[in-house]
Amino acid sequence: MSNDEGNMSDDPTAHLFAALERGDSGLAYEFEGERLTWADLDARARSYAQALADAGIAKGERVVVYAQTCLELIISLFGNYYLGAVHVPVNNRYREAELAHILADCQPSAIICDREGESVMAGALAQAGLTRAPVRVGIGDGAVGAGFATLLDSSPDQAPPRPGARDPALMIYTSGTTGPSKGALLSHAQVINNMRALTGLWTWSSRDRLVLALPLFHVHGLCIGVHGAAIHGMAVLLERRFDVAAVIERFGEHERGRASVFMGVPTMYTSLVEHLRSNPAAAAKLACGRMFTSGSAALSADLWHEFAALTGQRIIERYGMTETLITLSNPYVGVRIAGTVGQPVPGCDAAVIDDAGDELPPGEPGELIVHSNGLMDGYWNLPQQTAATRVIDRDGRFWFRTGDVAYVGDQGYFHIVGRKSVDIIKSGGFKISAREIEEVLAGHPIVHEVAVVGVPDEKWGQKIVACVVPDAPMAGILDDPGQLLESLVALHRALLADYKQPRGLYLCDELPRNALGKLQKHRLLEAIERDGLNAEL
Ligand code: MLC
Ligand code: AMP
Repeated sequence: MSNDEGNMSDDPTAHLFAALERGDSGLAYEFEGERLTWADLDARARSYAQALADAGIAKGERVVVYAQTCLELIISLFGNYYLGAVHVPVNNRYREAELAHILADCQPSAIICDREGESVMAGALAQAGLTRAPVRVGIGDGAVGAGFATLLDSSPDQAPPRPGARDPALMIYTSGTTGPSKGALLSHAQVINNMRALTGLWTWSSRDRLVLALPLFHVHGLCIGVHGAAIHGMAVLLERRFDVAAVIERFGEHERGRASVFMGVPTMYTSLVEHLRSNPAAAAKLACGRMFTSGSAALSADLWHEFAALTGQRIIERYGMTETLITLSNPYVGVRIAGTVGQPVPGCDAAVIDDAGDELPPGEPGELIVHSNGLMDGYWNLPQQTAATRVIDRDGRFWFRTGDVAYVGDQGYFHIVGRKSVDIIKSGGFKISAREIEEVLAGHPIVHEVAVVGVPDEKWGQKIVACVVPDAPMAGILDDPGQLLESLVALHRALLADYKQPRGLYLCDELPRNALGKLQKHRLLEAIERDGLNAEL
């Protein structure tokens, strides 16, 4: 029986903490040979909470976590919840400036960082100018601060209270079209209610086992993966990073210990399919799974059909956003339609509107707006930007403007067509701001003007291309665009995360603009399709 089938109070947190509080002896996490039961996880999370409370961290304060996937990330999440602190997971690929912005913005009271992240963290702290020195906790030998393992020696005097349902749980940083990333503040009720609705629709239960190879700093891996699994007391087979062979090895004949559920971004399915084409034995292993889901970017109908032909698995595609959590999904029981993101998840609603804000009939594309039981409280310290995302209907309900273009198709299933703004790129399931990359590349001495676009790509969804108007004198550079691309990449690598790096270069004499001088990126995309790229990685 899954936790949410039992007799449970109306407090949503009771569902999230059920397996922990009961001290279940079943497997909670398996990671690189180490196994934690729910009882182990609970004891460690409580010790962690006690140790941080003893160090002076109070309810509502932010704890930044910057590390590769490991069990300590899971312990710190539940520990922060017991403490009443806000868990702020940060992409461990971020470089100094990206991290410094987050530190300065959220002013954390504590920082958990692994050894691999130390040097970037040191540089970011030097830039951030925090008003109060944060408590430092290090994961792994030689990391700065108290060793994470020593936190687990504390023994709490009494059981810590569960956090309040309306208390903030997570602050997840996400890119916008302009300016630096913003912290989306989500309460416990928002996360738990949305995840209960979604995973209920997907029929998750304690009998399932989830292979979790997604990063733990985004909604996909963290909210659906970690919270969804805890709600159902479902074991998680955690991977440090996505690896095709490792994922396949988790599946197989229905014996104890095998995985039943996999969640991935479309790029992961492309990699799996490339491998499965020549490996029928691997396909047979995945055929034993119960459920494969996809989200964070568009999954092509061709890929859906090929995966189904190879494994017999009909991927459940769903749609979401950091700010709203998961609002649309194909069902587990019922019709799944390839190339669609299904219908509203229970507790959510969706509509397509035109520029005047009027709802459009089925078949007509427009902006997707969603109503969600997981709608964030707002962006941290940005009330105006929060207000700009909202529409209030006649019944006083809040709707969120997603910026995605969609239409309603057959049987009321939603199709995502693209984004309203070309300045947001999705590559490998990561959201990337074109402006942020343009600002960095503009600092290259040979760049007179630059525009960054996302070019459609079968594997990555979109591939980042820098369109550059070179500064005079151009001689020499134009003869070797590959070298120019490499030097742009070198500049980029020092300042921004690797997945934001340009993979292609398009040289032009000027950037296309309309009569008012507004940049027309769609014309650049047409030109690239027509002329091809000058250099590619
Ligand atoms: C990496 N490479 C890329 C690339 N990223 N090439 C083109 N475009 C990109 N974006 C190249 C590298 O240079 C390298 O090349 C090779 O691919 C492998 O790099 P890697 O970094 O090792 O890749 P890998 O670890 O396999 O990463 C791929 C991935 C990762 C799909 C596992 O991108 C990932 O974890 N994505 C998930 C993001 C996510 O969780 N999004 C959720 C957001 S929440 P070479 O030549 O060196 O081999 C959200 C809401 C919702 O969106 O609805 O879920
Ligand atoms: P993020 O801000 O990283 O949470 O990304 C949210 C964005 O991911 C959405 O606004 C969409 O553009 C995109 N997205 C998520 N799921 C899907 C999907 N199934 N199909 C297409 N786009 C998706």
